[in-house]
Amino acid sequence: MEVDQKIAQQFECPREIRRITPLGNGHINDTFLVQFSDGPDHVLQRINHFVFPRPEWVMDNIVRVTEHLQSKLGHLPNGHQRSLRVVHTRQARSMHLDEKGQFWRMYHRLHPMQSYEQLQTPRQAYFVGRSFGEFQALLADLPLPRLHETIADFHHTPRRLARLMHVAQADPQRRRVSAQREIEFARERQSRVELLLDLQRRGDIPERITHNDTKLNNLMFDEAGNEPMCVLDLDTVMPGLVHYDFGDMIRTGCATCAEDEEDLDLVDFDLELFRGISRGYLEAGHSFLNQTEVEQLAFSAILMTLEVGIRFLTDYLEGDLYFKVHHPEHNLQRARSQFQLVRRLEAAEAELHDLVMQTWTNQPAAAL
Ligand code: GN1
Ligand code: MG
Repeated sequence: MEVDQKIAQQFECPREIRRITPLGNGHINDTFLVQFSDGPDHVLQRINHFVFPRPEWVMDNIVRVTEHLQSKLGHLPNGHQRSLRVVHTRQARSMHLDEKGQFWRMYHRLHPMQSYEQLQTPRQAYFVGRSFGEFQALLADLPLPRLHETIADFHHTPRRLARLMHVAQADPQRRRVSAQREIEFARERQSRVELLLDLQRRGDIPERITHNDTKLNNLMFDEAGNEPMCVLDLDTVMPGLVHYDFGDMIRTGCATCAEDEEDLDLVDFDLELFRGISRGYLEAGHSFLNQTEVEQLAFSAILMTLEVGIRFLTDYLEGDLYFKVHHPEHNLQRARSQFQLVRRLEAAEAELHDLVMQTWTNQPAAAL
């Protein structure tokens, strides 16, 4: 996709654009690196308007969240690199609406950093858990009002499942025959998808501010890949349960293969990486997590993996409207792989639960 230079020129950034090139590999927005001859690089993003029906809500949240993070992290060494920083337009707006009706935003570019598609060591895993745990802790005192829900019911697994069944019934693309087993797999898990919401309704687990998309590659490490530096992809930072973050960290951080692995024999998770993430997360969360929240962490890994599998499968049946795909079966392949990971996690559920509870009990409170 070509980007008109005029778009970048709307923002408070250097003026002489050298080139604009695609950046990153998210499934939703389009990201570009903008290089200037008269100043530092910036990052330009087109907000996916289909996925985020209210882009102004997304930007409202992001401005508040990044300013709050900077107020706490800005004074640290490399403080400016520890959260995203929004670049406003020359009209002092947080985004630009172009003549085609597309929404654009700009960020200062971070120093060279790297992210992982798969983790190698328990030390890295520990940092992943700690970083997203600290992220929640840092936002716990964000002043009111409540953040916007940028996507309604984003992690409402029961509604996600109901929607899958609805789309499967309608079968608009005539793809259901190829996905029958996967549809059944999801249906068989109906009884488990209400659990967290029930606990929330009873007041046993509280709403917090969560990231909601803690995919491993949304955490940037320093250039050498040793120390975590910055959490990216703040579009879905909004009210949520801590489980949404923990579960997705485990799904993406402990997997032994890619999210869309075709060979299901290769799909598994690594127990040492699970231990590392849990240790880091519980250390950062010691100051705010309650006992019931901790008791559901192992389960949340299963639930979040199931949920994203349901979403991939629904999108496959609908004709790939939501996630970017590289071939026609891509969403089905992703769903299969995620459901296989669900099977693996289910088989180890008791062990994972014990491991979390032991880590929690043995954990000294950590200073952030
Ligand atoms: C999307 O934007 P990205 O690639 O980090 C999606 C997540 C899914 C993930 C699956 C807004 O994340 O919810 O878990 O793909 N983001 C949105 O890879 O739907
Ligand atoms: Mg995202």
